[in-house]
Amino acid sequence: MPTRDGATVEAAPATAAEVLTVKSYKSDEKPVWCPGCGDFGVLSATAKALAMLQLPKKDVVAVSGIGCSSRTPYFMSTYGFHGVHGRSLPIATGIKLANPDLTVIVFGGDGDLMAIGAGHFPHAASRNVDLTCIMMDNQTYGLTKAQASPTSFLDQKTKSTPYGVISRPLKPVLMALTSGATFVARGYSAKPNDLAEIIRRGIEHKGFAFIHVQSPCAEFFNTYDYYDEHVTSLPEGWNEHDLAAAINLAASEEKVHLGVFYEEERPIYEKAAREFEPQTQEFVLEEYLKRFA
Ligand SMILES: Cc1ncc(C[n+]2csc(CCOP(=O)(O)OP(=O)(O)O)c2C)c(N)n1
Ligand code: SF4
Repeated sequence: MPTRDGATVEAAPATAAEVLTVKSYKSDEKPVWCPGCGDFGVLSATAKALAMLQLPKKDVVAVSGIGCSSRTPYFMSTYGFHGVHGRSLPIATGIKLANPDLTVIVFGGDGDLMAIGAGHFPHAASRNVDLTCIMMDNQTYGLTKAQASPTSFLDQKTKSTPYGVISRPLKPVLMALTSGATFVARGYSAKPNDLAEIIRRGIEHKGFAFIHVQSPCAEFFNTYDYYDEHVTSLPEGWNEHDLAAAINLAASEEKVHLGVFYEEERPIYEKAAREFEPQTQEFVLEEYLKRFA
């Protein structure tokens, strides 16, 4: 290797493959979240899951919509796409279809995925696009300073419901199960090691993996005491392949169960779509436009 003064020096021997640590997957950008925000736990758990899998950073894309939780891609050193409110799933689907080799992880809040983005949710699940969708549920719109969200509790007093919420909260785990998601789980941001294991499994799963995370908003709706008291494990001997049992539990649970509710193998969308490739014809715009002449 020539140096600036023209002398030649021996090239350094190639080093062993870099071992990626939890820190490797976090960017130098300091999270702007409030102290105590549950989203810190989700970021750490995700970085831990990626470190367990040793996925090259260039092969991972974090996609989000808008919200405090949707800022997550900034704090990761992988590729990222901070989209528009409610549109993370269509963006992620496009990325995955264009390059199925990428690991695509979607981050969003209960507002982003269950309100403005709710129309996309069942379709991403039923298509079984190979995405990992992590919903950080704090039962409020944190970024816009605490309006009610689709998962807010009955009677919850918020800026937009000063007398209390009067609609029943949506059940994201139940929605994912009945929409056809092939991996459905729940974690808690205050249990980041368990959450990391769930995220690792979600990433490894081939198909649409939905991970519902209770991730409290320390600033506007602090539910740590509530969840510390209400979270519990899935029943002993839980069968992760029994859809009816998973639906029954998700519909009726009084406690907040953590773990993998359900997993099944089903053909994935991006693979099935590529099977049409031999039948596709070259698209010539000028020829196509002649139809309308
Ligand atoms: C089209 C559009 N409508 C509304 C907004 C305002 N807005 C920004 S974030 C947000 C909700 C965020 O709540 P959530 O997704 O639960 O995320 P959190 O901030 O709680 O993490 C809303 C309504 C917007 N940015 N764009
Ligand atoms: S407002 Fe709530 S959700 Fe947003 S960063 Fe602060 S604690 Fe987290």
